[in-house]
Amino acid sequence: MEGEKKPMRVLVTGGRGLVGKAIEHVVKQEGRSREGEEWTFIGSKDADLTNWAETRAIFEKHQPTHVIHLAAMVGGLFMHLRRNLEFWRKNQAINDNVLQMAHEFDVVKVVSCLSTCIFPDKTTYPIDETMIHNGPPHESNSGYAYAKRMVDVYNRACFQQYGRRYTSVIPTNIFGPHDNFSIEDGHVLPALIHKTYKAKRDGTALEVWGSGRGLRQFIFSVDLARLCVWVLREYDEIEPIILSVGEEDEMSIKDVVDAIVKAFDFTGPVIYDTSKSDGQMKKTASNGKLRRYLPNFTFTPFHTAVKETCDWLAANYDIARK
Ligand code: NAP
Ligand code: GFB
Repeated sequence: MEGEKKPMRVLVTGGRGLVGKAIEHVVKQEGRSREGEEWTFIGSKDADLTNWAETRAIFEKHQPTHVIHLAAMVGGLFMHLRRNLEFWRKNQAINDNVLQMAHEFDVVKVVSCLSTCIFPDKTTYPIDETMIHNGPPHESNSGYAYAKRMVDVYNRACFQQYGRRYTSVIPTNIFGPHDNFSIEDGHVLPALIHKTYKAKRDGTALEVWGSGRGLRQFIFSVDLARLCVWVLREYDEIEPIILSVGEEDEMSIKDVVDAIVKAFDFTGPVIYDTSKSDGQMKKTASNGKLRRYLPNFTFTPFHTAVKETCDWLAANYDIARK
């Protein structure tokens, strides 16, 4: 086997969600899988990863050499405000089970997913990878944020004690086909796409929650997928890496509304319900570290990605998560 390429068996947890489907598209449709690689995409029907025995069984079955760990209880601001404790309990259970099982099954590399919403709320800008633990996260999603931060704690301790080189990526707000378009539980972009689709269909007003002054950076799921495959193959640090468009691409929620209205050619009234929370007003993240590795990576233009996502929902309305 000397010099021969060892087979790579990649297990993608959360493989049937927004990011998992994008990675499957990139690996299968864009031919980014390589000779001797096996990719397996699992969802909660294959194993409830909050359950230790089911987690062990799925590792026993697939014997992965690499893991992209996406599985999580995920949702937008308003779902967090309602179910903060559940976000902590479920995600810390999933993360500990998957990471511990990876170590016990001698997985060479795990790439886990954190989020830019886990950074300290009181901070200087732009935020970078060194700042994760420098203070409490925004209270709107503290349960989720602490569960995600523990992944970084696990990775560093597992390197220290066993020499494992497990790492994590820190995406900003993600959107794209196969998103969760739930109006109550979804993130802002898919929720507003769903609302605009219905407002146009029913001739009603589009209701935006909050003032629209919140600032966000958005990454198209397919762009993130390409970056996740690169991280799996080429990125060798234990320290996390932010995967986001640049600070200069930060936009207001109102800008997002305007882009969706344009994509659907919606001409009805747009109402801002300022009785609803804005959540974090900003969480501007630097993609300087990513740019040092990949100075020429090109992100899909925002309006193009929004249009593609709106068209996907319109064409798949019956089967979409909503
Ligand atoms: P998603 O579409 O909700 O996918 C999450 C996946 O996790 C789902 O496919 C779900 O499986 C699976 N899952 C949930 N609970 C599970 C359990 N107990 N056992 C096994 N699988 C379980 O979310 P996503 O947006 O793709 O998120 C992927 C990763 O990116 C997550 O770690 C998330 O925290 C992170 N992230 C997301 C965003 C964003 O804006 N979306 C931003 C930053 C970071 P089923 O569908 O089969 O039930
Ligand atoms: O994506 P989102 O729900 O969560 O965005 P975060 C919330 C922002 O969008 C707030 C505004 O400023 C809301 O006032 N907004 C306007 C809406 N209309 C709507 C709407 O119809 N639905 C929603 N959901 N928001 C998330 C974290 O924070 O960041 C997640 O909660 C995840 O865990 C994600 O990490 C990346 O961007 O505030």
